[in-house]
Amino acid sequence: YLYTQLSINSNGYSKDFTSNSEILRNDVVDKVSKFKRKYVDKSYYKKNQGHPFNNKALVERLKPVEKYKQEANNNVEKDLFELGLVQNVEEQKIKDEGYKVHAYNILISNKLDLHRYIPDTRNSLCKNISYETNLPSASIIICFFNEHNTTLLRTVHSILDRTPDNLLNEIILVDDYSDLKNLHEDIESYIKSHKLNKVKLFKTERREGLIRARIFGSQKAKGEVLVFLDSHVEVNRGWMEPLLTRIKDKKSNVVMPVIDIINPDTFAYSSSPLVRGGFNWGLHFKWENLPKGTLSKPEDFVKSIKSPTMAGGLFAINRKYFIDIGEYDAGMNIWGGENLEISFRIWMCGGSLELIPCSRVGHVFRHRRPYGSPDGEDTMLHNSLRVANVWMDDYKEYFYNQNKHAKDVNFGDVTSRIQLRKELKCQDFDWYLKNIYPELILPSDDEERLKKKWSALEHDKYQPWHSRKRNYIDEFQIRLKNSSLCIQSAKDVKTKSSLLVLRPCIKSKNQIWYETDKNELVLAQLLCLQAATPNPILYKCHELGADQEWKHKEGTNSPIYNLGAGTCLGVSKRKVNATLEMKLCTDPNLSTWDFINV
Ligand code: LR7
Ligand code: MN
Repeated sequence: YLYTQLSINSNGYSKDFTSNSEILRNDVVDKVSKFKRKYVDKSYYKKNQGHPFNNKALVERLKPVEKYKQEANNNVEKDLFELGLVQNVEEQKIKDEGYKVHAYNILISNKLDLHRYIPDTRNSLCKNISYETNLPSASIIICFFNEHNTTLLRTVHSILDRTPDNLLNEIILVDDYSDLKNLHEDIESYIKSHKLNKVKLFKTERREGLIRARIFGSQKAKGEVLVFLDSHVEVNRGWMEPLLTRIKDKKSNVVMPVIDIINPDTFAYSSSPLVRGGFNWGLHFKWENLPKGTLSKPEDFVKSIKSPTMAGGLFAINRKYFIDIGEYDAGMNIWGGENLEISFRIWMCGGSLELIPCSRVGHVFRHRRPYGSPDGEDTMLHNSLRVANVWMDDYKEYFYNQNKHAKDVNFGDVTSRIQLRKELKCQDFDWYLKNIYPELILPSDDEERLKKKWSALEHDKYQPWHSRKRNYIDEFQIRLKNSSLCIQSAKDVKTKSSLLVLRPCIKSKNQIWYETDKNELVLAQLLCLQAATPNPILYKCHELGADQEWKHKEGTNSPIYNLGAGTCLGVSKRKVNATLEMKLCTDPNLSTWDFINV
């Protein structure tokens, strides 16, 4: 549900965001997409006939070019498409079970090397910056509850691989009383047998929730700086130096890396645009565009950018400063709200919160949170009430107006936090809104004000989000090989979630597809083919890739592979009206398809 809150699309962000200028686009994004385009290069399909997944030549062709390998510091990159392929029913079981517990694809995580290549998503100007070598050293705190072990260990190795030794004091893993069998023991023995001396594993005595688990971890830490990370991330090259530099400049600077996207279904790593943190009156965090003019010169893309709030999971703070401003509110439970609380507190009590564009860390953005709170409490509401009552003065009424039943909810005792606010002589919330977040829309705003605020966060340029794949067959029918049957929507194309069936090939719009540069197969220029169990469906294009991302050869006799599902398009029977199904690609009776240009 975080997914709906943030309305993430393929880049993890709402469509409304600007792509941050020509510079970012031409430089980083374009480099990545040129690289990606090789994957779908038409000539490649011609050269490599045969089964796209068992074909050695194809697998070779999909491996990164030498140059990228070198950049990866000799970390091996395995091809995600090769790894995602579900080989048999046992693997399918592992994958399904993993989705239930972790809400991401553990089959890929297990097969993917613990040291892997990820693209360097920084603006190229970042590479010209030389940082002081005499920087403070950091304790990295990672709390986890039932994290999948390979994903957690990849997090740890990415840090060990990409952080200069002298800047890394220790990595503190806090197991928040996980109840997954063997998880704690597995991690413990891995650390020991691999002699990961800087990694320290702790366990809380009961389930604390991420807020108290972080306080617990921070109290074990010895480094001058604390870096908090989620347990399913991969840090990118040069991520640490710019964070520490900014904190060394000023102790009260709290800094965040750009959060790149690791796709939960495919583990593909992709770049995020520069956006800042905001919130709405339901006290939900949201991403938003940078104020107009923030990025006007090339240098602006590497300078720190002030942000009204943080997403919560990934930031660095001077350890002493963290203690001085009151750590976290220990009365908050499990998940939610602490990110706005610490953001308000930092700004209102004299600090500053900044995004550091040259520091990049990928995060697995899950479509849902796979755990709840032990007693079923709505901890987001509980925690938000504490934020509102401690920090928001009269503005808390806007929150209460959005949550009619909040008035009756017991949020515990907040006197010590109110006391803290007094002792720190913090500014009031009105000051915060006027000085730090003047763009926030107030329910009381008149039309004129609204217009002004909207235009302040307007984007300069739109990303062409949904473009047709160039250099490819424009429109085509998909015919079952050695038949005269084509794929068609079972119902009218306007119906969402329609199944797909085989019907005699005729050139009606219900059989005409095109393919986008995101490897989507779009029917009647309207809906995307989406893998689902057991039958694929037609669904609104969400641009997240994965279950709407397909691979096939051009021309004839090709299987059609789905990247998120790791399985292939098949049919129940070779007959009119037979329904399409997802099948193991290794099935000896797997259907192949002809792409007929129309
Ligand atoms: O009871 C718990 N105990 C824990 O130790 C619950 C969770 N955790 C751990 C968990 O294993 C993970 O490592 O805490 C971390 C965060 O939990 P997630 O990954 O389920 O949270 P999230 O990524 O969905 O949510 C975001 O908002 C949270 C609000 O409480 C936290 O601040 C998360 O750290 C935060 N994540 C990010 O900011 C990453 C970017 C996502 C966005 C936006
Ligand atoms: Mn997370």
